[in-house]
Amino acid sequence: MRTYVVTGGAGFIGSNYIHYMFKKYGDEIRIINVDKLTYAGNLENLKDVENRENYTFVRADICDAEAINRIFSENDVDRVVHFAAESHVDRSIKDPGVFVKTNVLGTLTMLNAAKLAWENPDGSYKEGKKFLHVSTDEVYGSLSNPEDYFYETTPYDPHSPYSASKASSDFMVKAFMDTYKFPANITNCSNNYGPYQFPEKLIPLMINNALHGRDLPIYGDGKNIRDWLYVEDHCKGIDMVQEKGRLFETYNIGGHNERENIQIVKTIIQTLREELADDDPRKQHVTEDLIKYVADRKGHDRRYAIAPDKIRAEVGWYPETTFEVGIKKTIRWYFDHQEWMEHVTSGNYQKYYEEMYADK
Ligand code: NAD
Ligand code: TDX
Repeated sequence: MRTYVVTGGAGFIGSNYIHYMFKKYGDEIRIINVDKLTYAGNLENLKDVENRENYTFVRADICDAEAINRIFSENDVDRVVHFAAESHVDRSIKDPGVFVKTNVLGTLTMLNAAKLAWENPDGSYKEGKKFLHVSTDEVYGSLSNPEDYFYETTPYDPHSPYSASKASSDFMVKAFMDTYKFPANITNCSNNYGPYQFPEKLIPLMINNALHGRDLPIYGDGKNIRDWLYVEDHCKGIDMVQEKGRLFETYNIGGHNERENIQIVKTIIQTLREELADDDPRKQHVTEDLIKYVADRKGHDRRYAIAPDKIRAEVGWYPETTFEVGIKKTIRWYFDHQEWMEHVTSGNYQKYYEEMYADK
């Protein structure tokens, strides 16, 4: 039975990945979810797997070398899938320090621990061990020419403290591959959306605000472009890269699904209106009147767009969920899980929201 260490498994993509993997492999695999449970980590995301015998949760900080080494010495770990990170650009602009700590130093701690556990005395590695580092398209910077795309060969040009920290972590993984022949892959993915996303990110924030009749804050002119990928497609891509990709390679994962932010917000309003029953009082306020243009994000990247040619050619992955289908599924999920939204938007998050948007 193959054993996975999944870091950041209580977050948005990590929890979707754990669901995906149990759905795909059932009892053939074992997953150890290592998560510090920051504001973004929520064990409610994993309620339906928590009693499985082949699932274990370990609360640990990826910067804590002793705790991480212990996990490797107590378990024969075959795969690491490393999601844990500080992930929100706006937070990184307010407080870059924790991004460097978790994203750079935490990644180094994971690499050191896996290397220590997997390396043979002659410098080779135990059979079949693999590390996958989950990264972002934001490391490539911003595209200005509409015909350009991010390829694996595009030079790194990060702008925000978040993307700079992810770029540094990618370089550290690359250094381990180049220097120690450490068995790893890097994936750089575009913007994900779907169930369990923390409502500080554009899509769940807009769904939640619209349902409550609150303003929908659009940064700048609303014409920044992101390349949206349904989260389950990303999870499938990660698994396919780890099983079918060439070791030491980077694979870009994205959907050719570019949309301006304002288009996304208008689609959300329109879809919500279709979903709400005519006698639902919320239908009165879920309108485009809620849209409010606010001060732009500092250093706001204009356009991201992935060319997923390499992963398609080498691994056979392609995005299966169109935005039209994915956004409907996503909105329906938030509709059906309003208690989940209430839990994550209470307490600390509320305080954060007020601080973040007070000056906008
Ligand atoms: P998220 O913020 O929803 O979840 C992050 C998880 O990591 C949380 O469960 C949190 O508790 C945990 N964590 C944070 N610091 C930790 C620490 N020091 N030790 C242990 N656990 C810690 O993030 P996400 O959106 O699920 O992103 C997951 C990964 O995917 C990140 O590496 C991110 O850079 C990358 N990524 C995200 C997107 C996206 O659109 N969300 C796109 C491309 C790549
Ligand atoms: O209130 C808002 N208003 C707004 O106009 C928010 C929260 C965002 N935006 C804009 C900023 C971006 O152009 O929407 C776009 C998407 O913003 P986010 O959801 O914050 O995502 P982004 O900054 O693109 O980064 C995301 O995708 C890449 C994830 O948060 C990263 O972790 C991932 O690496």
